[in-house]
Amino acid sequence: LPEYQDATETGTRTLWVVMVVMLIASIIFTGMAWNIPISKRLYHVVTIMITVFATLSYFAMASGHGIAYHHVVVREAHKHVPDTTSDVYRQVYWARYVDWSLTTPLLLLDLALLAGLNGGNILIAIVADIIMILTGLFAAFGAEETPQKWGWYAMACAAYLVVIWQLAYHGRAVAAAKGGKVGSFFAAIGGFTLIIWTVYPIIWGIADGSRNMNVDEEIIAYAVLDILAKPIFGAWLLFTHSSIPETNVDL
Ligand code: RET
Repeated sequence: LPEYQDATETGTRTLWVVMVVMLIASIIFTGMAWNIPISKRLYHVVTIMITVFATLSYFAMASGHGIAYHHVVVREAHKHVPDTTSDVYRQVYWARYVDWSLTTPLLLLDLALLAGLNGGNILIAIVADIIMILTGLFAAFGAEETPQKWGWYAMACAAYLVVIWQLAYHGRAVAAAKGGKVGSFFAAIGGFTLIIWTVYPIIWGIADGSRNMNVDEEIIAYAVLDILAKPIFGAWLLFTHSSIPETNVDL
């Protein structure tokens, strides 16, 4: 008989809570945009899109959509019976990758605008980021314990290094050149982003890669990261932006 690894009520409740957090953040950010001229709303528009996409993907996952069952064979469970394997299917939340493929480029756009990065560097960062998410999706659905699965993961990590290079090296340099508070604010919020983002591939490696985390634990880990990376990041960016006029963009 096949075994299914599903979220329990704990996981499902966590998904609903995050959906509500993302919705509330979207409403608050919209309220903040309301009171300023349209020409000064670019960061607000980008940041609201991020939390709106997250609201939609969390609604999908909480209500049981955007999830597939991935075949995972666990030989260890039947060690005492030679030549038998049990069929195990584990939930993979593919809605996350749809969310990330749209929201991580927007998060990078927020940071790139703040730094004042030029068009070429912005495009490289965003395309590398999309490659990172899509190769991560292939890794998530790669046949279990195959070299390709970790091969896709390695390609995603390489793409992630390109993203870091564009933002941490080129982004930091142009932000510092703007002078004043922009350089130090970019260093702070960029450093925060670097730490949070780097935990994602670690969680992935433990949960989706080596299967050492159950579905509920995976949901909780990503929930904490997603709240830090989207609503907390967004609130920090928008509130600070309103107090540093040099962060304005003419776009
Ligand atoms: C994957 C797995 C493959 C290797 C790497 C990954 C990186 C993912 C990142 C995700 C960031 C998500 C954010 C979501 C916002 O809510 C795809 C997990 C490198 C960096 C910021």
